[in-house]
Amino acid sequence: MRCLLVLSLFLYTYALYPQRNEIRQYDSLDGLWTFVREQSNTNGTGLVNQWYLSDLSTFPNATQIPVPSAYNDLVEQREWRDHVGWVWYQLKYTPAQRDQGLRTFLRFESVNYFAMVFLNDKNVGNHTGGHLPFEFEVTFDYTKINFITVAVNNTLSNSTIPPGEFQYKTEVYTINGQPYSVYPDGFFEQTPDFDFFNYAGILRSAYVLKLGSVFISDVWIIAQANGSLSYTITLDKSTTGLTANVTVSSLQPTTGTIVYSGTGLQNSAIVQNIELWYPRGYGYPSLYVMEAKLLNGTQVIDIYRETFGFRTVTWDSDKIYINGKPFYCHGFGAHEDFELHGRGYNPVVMIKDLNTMEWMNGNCYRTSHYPYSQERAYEADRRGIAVITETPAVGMRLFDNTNLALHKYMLTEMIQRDKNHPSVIAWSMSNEPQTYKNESKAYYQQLANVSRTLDSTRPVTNVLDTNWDDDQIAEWLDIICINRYYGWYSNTGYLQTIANSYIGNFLAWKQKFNKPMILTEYGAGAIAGLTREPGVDFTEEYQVEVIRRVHMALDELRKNGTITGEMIWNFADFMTSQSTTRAAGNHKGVLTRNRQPKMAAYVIKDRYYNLTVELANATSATSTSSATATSSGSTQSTITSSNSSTNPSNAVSARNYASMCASIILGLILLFAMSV
Ligand code: GCB
Repeated sequence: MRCLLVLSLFLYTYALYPQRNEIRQYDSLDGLWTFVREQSNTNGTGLVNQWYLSDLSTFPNATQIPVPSAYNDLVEQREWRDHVGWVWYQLKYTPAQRDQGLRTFLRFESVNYFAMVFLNDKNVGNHTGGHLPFEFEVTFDYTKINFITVAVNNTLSNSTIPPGEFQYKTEVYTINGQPYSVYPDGFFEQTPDFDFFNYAGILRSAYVLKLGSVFISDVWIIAQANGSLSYTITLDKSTTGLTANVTVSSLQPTTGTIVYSGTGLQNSAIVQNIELWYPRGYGYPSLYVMEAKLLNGTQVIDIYRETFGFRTVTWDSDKIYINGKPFYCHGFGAHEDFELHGRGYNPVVMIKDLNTMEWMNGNCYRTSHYPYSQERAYEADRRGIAVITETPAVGMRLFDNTNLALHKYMLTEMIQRDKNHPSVIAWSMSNEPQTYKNESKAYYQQLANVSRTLDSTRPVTNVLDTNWDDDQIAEWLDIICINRYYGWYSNTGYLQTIANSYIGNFLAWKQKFNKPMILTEYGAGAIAGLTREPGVDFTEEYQVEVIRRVHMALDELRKNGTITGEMIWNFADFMTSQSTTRAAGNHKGVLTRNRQPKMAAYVIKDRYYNLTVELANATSATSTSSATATSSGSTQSTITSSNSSTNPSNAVSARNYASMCASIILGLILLFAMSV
């Protein structure tokens, strides 16, 4: 396994999100694939026996599994759900004769964790890491049915990211002179070093891309609030004599107005009269589309259209600013997790999640603890939801060169994929690494350098659970993100200690590092429907009480400029592996796993409503271009009160400043009412 990982390590594929247009075509490979599960933890039975040469549907244990989806929860067998090792997917694909002459690629948006891709008898490439896309060029046989086979291995170890413990266990008693073994032969334990279920398989969509002999392999756009625009178009191979015609048009709200046209694979300009992209509550998330036409003489040989926004993220020692306006993020830590398909992409769940985030008046989320689907990033752009995008590195504890190389690779893949999304306001290198260890210092310095070298327009952060007095890496960060669970993992039941614990801790960090800070996780577990007065842990009342106490601290820290954001953990309940501290998963969600609100959801909704009103009020005095934009009637900039039926005027457009003022007054009345 290990040599395979190394082999696949440095194969960067700077792949653009699949697009169909006048030139580009693709076939979706989503649907039912033949599926064969090996025994757990084999030495690669399928590889040794070259299963990719066989029609897997003839195997006695073959079944069908949908793509995209995790396979774990689709069968009522413990061995399936908890499988560790190889599984095999296979699809019969007949290429269209008319596509002969095109270059073809197999593309996968996400396969967790290690993927070996075969076309017929050939291993066309391997990929390491569960949540970022990859593609390999392939040559189909146009005279027959082709077999696309993907072998997937989900085993976690010291050198996977994220890591896990893999341990064989033996315990033998001698009874009456005879050995008596506790564990069956070959027994092992696989324990992830993270708190979510290690859903495996082909988790996001798969495609056959059909492209020309030379094509656009990357478009990198940097567009700032002052109208400066620069772009670089990369071709899949260096070719002389080609050029590009590039236009930029507004996408919303005045669709189609061309604001820039130029030529060349690389160019820059100052674009006049642009509308800026703002997160919800601060203005309108105006988007533009860059159309790049690759030309060979007068012949158009490729077209790619990329959506982006003009906006600038800056930061000082206290705050993040978007287009010069101080930005306070109030949102969610979350998971891509749902019943049945696990971490598999599902547009229904994605849209419900984003709608529910908006219903609770959130303006941001973190892609805890891995990059989410790119479809979600495009939706966040459109809705004006700010995102801290995180690599799949959670629970890092070993800071050696092997992990560093893989970590850099994943960070690079992530930035490559998401660089053009205006919604992405920061890159998070990882969640809760053991950065009290000395060796983490040089490791993270190098990672932060990779991030800044690739993208100097966004701050670098890392989510820490260390202490201000032992952390080794905070000095490399632009923003310090901190997770804390006072009142839950410590001082459980002692509500009166919560607010001061947060305030003291954050002030100590601030005093030492003097950087902007975000509380990226806080919360308490609650089993939906379990209620008790007074609350005890795991009741809905206790969750609400903890959250309210944290909010008291956050209000003080926000007002004295110590923090620049807060995110509740978690948006919704989610599945984890089994442990005595988890009851069929983690219940810190303010929503249940099927996205129904607990009591806490209404507390968050009210708080985020009040914050939206307060922050809009604070920034409207300094607002510039956003104040003059006109509404397209979309829902992006709408905030709702928790009781909009009795209080209809609480639904306001963030760009309609007349009704905004009315809402500010209402908000203040609400705040006053809540405080008496
Ligand atoms: C954390 C982790 C998150 C866990 C959470 C918890 O600090 O970042 O992955 O799920 O705590 O609920 O314990």
